[in-house]
Amino acid sequence: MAVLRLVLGDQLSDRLTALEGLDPAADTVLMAEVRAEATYVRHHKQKIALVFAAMRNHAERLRARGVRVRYVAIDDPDNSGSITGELARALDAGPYGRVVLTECGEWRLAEHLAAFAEGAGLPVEIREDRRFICSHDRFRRWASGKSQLRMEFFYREMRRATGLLMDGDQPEGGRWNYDAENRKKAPRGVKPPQRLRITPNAIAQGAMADVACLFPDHFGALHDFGWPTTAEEAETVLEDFLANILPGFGDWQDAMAEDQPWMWHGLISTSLNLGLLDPVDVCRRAEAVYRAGRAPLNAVEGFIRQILGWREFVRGIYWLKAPEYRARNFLDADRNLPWFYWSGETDMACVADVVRTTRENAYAHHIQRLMVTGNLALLLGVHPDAVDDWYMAVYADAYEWVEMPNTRGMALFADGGIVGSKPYAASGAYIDRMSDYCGGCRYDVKSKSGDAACPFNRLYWGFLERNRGRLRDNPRLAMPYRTLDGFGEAKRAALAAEAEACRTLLGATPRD
Ligand code: FAD
Ligand code: DLZ
Ligand code: SF4
Repeated sequence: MAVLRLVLGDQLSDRLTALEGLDPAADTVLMAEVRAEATYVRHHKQKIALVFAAMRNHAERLRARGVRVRYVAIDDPDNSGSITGELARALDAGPYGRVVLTECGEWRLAEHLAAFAEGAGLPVEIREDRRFICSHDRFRRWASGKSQLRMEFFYREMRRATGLLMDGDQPEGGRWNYDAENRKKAPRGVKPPQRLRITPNAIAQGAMADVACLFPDHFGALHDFGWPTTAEEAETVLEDFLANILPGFGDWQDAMAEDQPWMWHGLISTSLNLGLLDPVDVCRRAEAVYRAGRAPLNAVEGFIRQILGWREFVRGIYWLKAPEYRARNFLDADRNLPWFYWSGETDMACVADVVRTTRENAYAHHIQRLMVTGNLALLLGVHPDAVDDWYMAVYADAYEWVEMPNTRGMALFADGGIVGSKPYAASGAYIDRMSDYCGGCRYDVKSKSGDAACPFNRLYWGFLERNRGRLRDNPRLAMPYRTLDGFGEAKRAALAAEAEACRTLLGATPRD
């Protein structure tokens, strides 16, 4: 009997398990643009346009292969507004013998789909998502019995398992990790290479117009939309990166510069997360560039580590620890997110630049996310729910399985040390070292107290003092705590008061 096959907006891969065994003569693929997915956080307009455009392009691709697609557009008057509602409507229009889908990427929707499966009245088969390099089973086996889960050791195992950058059973070049060579500061006035952005095709333009009309009050601008919305466009961006940008990826991986949103980064997370690119294929092609002598090992190893290591690791952690991971707040952070995270209206030059480019592009690179907006939210003690909502809303590549371990784990240490071994708390000196932001800032990065001092400096020691009970025994923080202890009680109290004044000044008010 005919099978109804669900394809979600981030499942746009030819080799999706939900499509395995598809009979074009009998089966129907269901794709639905729904308000519930577009509004459970107020996603950046570019993210919604990207997902809708990529879904529409993918539906055309399937149809061109003779597949029957039931496509429900966002403005369809009968649209029920949710994925499960659209599954129910499709079944009513049946008849179908069963429903097949691929597990989804967020706990929230997974719960809805499980409830639907329970009451559907026909078999619902939920298949594994095999578009990742490490299966749930493999990750569980790796994690089992370990008191600490560290990305570095997981990554080594994945290198061995895939043979990527291996020389027999040894790492290529004799070392697993070349991170120490990937921390160069970009010289002042640096001009990163010109980037290839995609001109929206007709379908993407239609999606952009729909989003402008239907989601006018969501965050972000649409006019600079340049994301790939087909597998072919994603391929073009990847090719350009591998040929022209990858050689500099390592050296400048941690560097930031004003008005330079892309630096030497890949701009491929949107395509990987939608399914337009395949992660292992991307890694193998990056390795081939190295083997052909066209990019140095520190660049290629660094790039592969992000995908084979970090991307797979955070996904493994999310599914190993969910759903309780979503409620973790190890540091008891309890403040509101300052309004300038949305408006960009702040005198902090680094934050203003990141929020502005985030609004224009639905993108910021890793160090901006971690060490500018993430670090500030950590130092301010913003509640992880508010920070998660912001990161989920503002980036075009945001899906909870990857966003949450990065935000709650890596940036906020709200998981108490599952993703990272210590909080990435840093004063303004770090931002000054890795960027050209501070030169043009109203605040003084060399100054530690008072209204003219860099807020990162004003907040840093107070953060450590506030969290003494939770962080004092962390061996990786032994040195800063020794320094803090050496200040004596009166100075420590003054530093705590300084940080408190700064939290108030920046609008990180207590949550109700
Ligand atoms: P590149 O720097 O070129 O890296 C290549 C690829 O490696 C990326 O496309 C991505 O797939 C992968 N990668 C790199 N770092 C990470 C990482 N820490 N975790 C997982 N994959 C990684 N990434 C998302 O895809 N979605 C998110 O919602 C997201 N939220 C984040 C929130 C915070 C607080 C932080 C610190 C990081 C977050 N990241 C997220 C990771 C990273 O910032 C983005 O993957 C990266 O900026 C995407 O740009 P790119 O393709 O140019 O990456
Ligand atoms: C992100 C997103 C958006 C904005 N809209 C849709 C949609 O209308 N229909 C759909 O099938 N998927 C959408 N998505 C992606 C889903 O939110 C995503 O599949 C789940 O969050 C699981 O990762
Ligand atoms: Fe950011 Fe402080 Fe530098 Fe200003 S002085 S750009 S706030 S780090």
